[in-house]
Amino acid sequence: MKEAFAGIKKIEYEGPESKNPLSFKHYNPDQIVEGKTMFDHLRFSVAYWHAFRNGCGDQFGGPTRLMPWDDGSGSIENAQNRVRAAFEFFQKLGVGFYCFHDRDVAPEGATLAESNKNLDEVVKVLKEEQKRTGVKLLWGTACLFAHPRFMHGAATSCNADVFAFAAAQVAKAMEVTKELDGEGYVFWGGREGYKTLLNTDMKRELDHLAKFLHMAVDYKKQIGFKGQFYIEPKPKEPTKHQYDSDAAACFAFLQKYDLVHHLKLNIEANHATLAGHTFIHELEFAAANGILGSVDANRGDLLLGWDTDQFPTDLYDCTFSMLTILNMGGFTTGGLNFDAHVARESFEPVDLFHAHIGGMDTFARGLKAAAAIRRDGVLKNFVTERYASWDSGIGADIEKGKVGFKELSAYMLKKGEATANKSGRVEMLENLINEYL
Ligand code: XUL
Ligand code: CO
Repeated sequence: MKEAFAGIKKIEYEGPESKNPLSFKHYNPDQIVEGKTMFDHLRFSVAYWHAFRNGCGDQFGGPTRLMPWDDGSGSIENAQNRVRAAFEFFQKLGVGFYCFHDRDVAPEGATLAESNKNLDEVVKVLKEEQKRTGVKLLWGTACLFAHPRFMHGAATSCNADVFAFAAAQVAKAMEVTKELDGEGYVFWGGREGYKTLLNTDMKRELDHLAKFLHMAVDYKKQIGFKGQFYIEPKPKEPTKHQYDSDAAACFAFLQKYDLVHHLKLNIEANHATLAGHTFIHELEFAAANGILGSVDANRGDLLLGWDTDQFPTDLYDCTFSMLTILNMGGFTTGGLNFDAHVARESFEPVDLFHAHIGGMDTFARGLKAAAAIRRDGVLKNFVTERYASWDSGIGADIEKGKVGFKELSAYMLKKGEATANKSGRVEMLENLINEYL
C-alpha cells in the first residue's frame, strides 16, 4: 500500500533547542523520570475516531480535512486500508497505544449480524498491524450514540429492544477488545440522559443503566476478558443532562448499584470543564476515591460552552494532572488518550502530526515539572504542615474516633476559642509553581 503520510519521517526527540516543528522538544521516550521511562509514564494513545474518521465538518459547513486514506466507498477494503494508514501514523509518531469505537473502524451493516461480520474483517487487519508495529490497544468501546436507533438512549432507552441491541453490540465490542488484547474497555453514555424530564422516568432509566453494566461485568467473566472497565463522565452534549455527569455523580452511582469494584473512571479534560469543574478537580476526586483509571487528554475553550476537543497545550493543566497521576503511583492499565481533533482550518495530513506532537511535548513538560515539584517536596511539606493539628492531641483523637460531640464540647468549653489558624499562602504557592514551568 502507498504511504498515507509520504515524506514524513519518524518523529524524533531533538531537544528544546531544535527549530524543527516535526520533532519533539521535550518528549524523550527513553528518558527516565522517577525510575521509569517517559514512554511508560505517559502511555500516549491516539483516538481513531478523531484522527482517522472526523473530517471536521460543523453545523455550518462540510468536512475540510484531506484524508487520503478514504476512497469514499465505505467498503470493507477501504476500512482495512484506513487501519494500515493509522498504524503508519502511530508508528511515525511513536505512540504505544490507540483507542477505537467499533463503528469507527468498520462500517455498520444492515443487520447486527452484518455489522459483526464487517467488524471481524477489520479486526483481522488491526491484529496484523498490532503485531507488525507493537502498538497496543489501550481500550475499545462501542458507539451507542450515532445510529438513529439510539435516539432515546441505549441502556436507558424507553424501548427495551434498543437496550437488547446495545447489549449485543457491547458484547461483540468486548469480544474484539479481548481478541486484540485491549487493556481496557470504556463506557461513555453518549445518549444516556434526557432531553426533557416531561417524558422521562429517571429512576427506571438509572436502574436500567446499572443492570446493563452488571450484565457487562458478568459477560466479562464469561468470556475471560481481563481488561479494566471504565466509565467516562460527561455532563451534557448530546443530551441536555447525562447521568454520568461528573466524577462525583459516577462514584455515587457506582456505589449505590454495587459496581464500584468493577469500574474506574476515564476522566476527560473537556468534560470536566463542561461540568463546571477543573480537569484537576475531576482527577483529584477520582484519585482520592481510588477510581482514577485513565485520561482522555484534550482541552476545551472556556468561552465556548461545548466539547471543542482541542489538543492539550496548557502547561498548568498538564503539570497539575501529572502531579495527581504521579501522586497516585502512575497509570496501570490507563494512559493519556488524545480525544482531540485538529481545527477545521488545519486540514492537511501533516497537521495531525503537529497536533499530537504539541500534546505529547506539553505532557512531557508537565511530567518533568511535576517530578521536580515532588522531588523538592515544598508543596507536600506545606500541606503536611497545614494539617499538623490532626497528627497529635485533639486532632488525632478525632481521627481515631476516641471522642464525640460530648468530649469536644468539654474540650472547647475549657479552651474557650479555636486558636492558631495560619495563612493558606495561596499567592506564595501560585508563585512557587510558576518557578517549575
Ligand atoms: C465524547 C467522548 C467519546 C468517548 C468515547 O465526548 O469523549 O469519544 O471518549 O466514547
Ligand atoms: Co472522551
